[in-house]
Amino acid sequence: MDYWNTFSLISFSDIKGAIVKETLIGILGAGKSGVACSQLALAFGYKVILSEISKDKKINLDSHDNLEIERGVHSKKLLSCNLIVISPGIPLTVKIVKEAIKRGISVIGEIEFASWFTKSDILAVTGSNGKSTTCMMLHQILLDGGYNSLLGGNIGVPFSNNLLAEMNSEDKNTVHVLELSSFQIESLKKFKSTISCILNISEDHLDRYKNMDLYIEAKLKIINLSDRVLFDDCDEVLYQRIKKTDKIKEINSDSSLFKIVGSSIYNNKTKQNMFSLKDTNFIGHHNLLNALGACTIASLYGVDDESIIKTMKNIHPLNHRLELIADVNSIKFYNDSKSTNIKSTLKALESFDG
Ligand code: UMA
Ligand code: ADP
Repeated sequence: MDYWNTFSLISFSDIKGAIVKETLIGILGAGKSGVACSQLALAFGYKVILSEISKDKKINLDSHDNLEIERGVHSKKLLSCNLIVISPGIPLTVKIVKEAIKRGISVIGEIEFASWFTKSDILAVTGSNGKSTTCMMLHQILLDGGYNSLLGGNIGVPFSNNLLAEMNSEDKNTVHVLELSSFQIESLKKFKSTISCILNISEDHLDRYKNMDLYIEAKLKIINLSDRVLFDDCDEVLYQRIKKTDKIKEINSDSSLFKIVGSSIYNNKTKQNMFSLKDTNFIGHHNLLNALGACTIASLYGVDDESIIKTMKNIHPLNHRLELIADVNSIKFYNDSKSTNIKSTLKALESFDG
């Protein structure tokens, strides 16, 4: 991804105010991210060209004086934009993106763009597996702990949508919980999270990345974009690739806030068992790791143990993740269709002793 080093980003402070009106933003892809990003850019007064490769994609966007939509092509018009924002599903290798970068036009992703406008902290979770579950746990812990938590990113709600919600809210206690995929991290530049957690890394998305190294590189890029980084050093890839520092800490050891003892989450400082897996509605050791990530971020962010424990005992798994859907003649049927790579299926199978 050498060409990322070649672009010089116009920072938000350079382009705000009067200059905003003169700034033309090209947004590539009219899926969830592109549509939400267009709404955010229009709300700030930018001119937008939303460019969608599919001719007959239904685009849920009201017409606006500052909005032009092009379909069926990413035209040369985009090369007259001051900034191009890509959707996560669009790789950096598409022709128009390469051409834009060659001409010195800044190209960033939707997450980067939205991050320029937030006044709130960002807590980010990435990894090959367990991101959505961990984010959901963290989000619920924060809500129960009194925060106005907004959950977004790869989980299905574009960050730009939550930015629009933040703009329209008086709540001073807002915090963003962001699930980040490698596709989304790749196109970050000046993004800053208060705390990021990398859960694990195993083979995934090798249709987009030429090799595993490039995939790992995309994930680990989050380290330099975070004030504080948590990771599971029991994960083989993370253990080999990440060096612990004052800023970068492991989540499951004697020196971390919590650790897993048997099937429980244990507080190293108070020497108390917080909760055991059987006290929750989750199954599988992998969900203890997800809980460890969520509890550690929440605790560092200021939520007390009692509140964390109460939430963790109450919440339920997300749909399609080891979800018990039927019990017929004592045969249990689980839906794990969100398991989209080999490692996650193995972890799911390991969750059963029968
Ligand atoms: N398109 C173009 N030009 C191209 C290629 C595609 O215009 O060269 C268009 C497509 O025709 C389509 C649009 O781009 O209309 C799709 O963009 P997108 O694939 O980025 O989809 P979004 O709807 O914006 O959803 C994205 C994430 N999708 C991907 O990363 C593939 C969603 O993650 C995410 O929830 C959403 O933003 C909100 O942040 C989904 C996902 O599958 C769930 N993620 C992968 C995963 O979890 O494994 C990474
Ligand atoms: P992601 O958002 O990263 O795809 P999810 O929380 O949606 O992760 O979980 C998807 C599937 O991955 C689950 O159904 C389960 O099979 C598996 N899984 C969940 N957490 C982990 C984990 N920490 N390690 C390995 N596999 C996991």
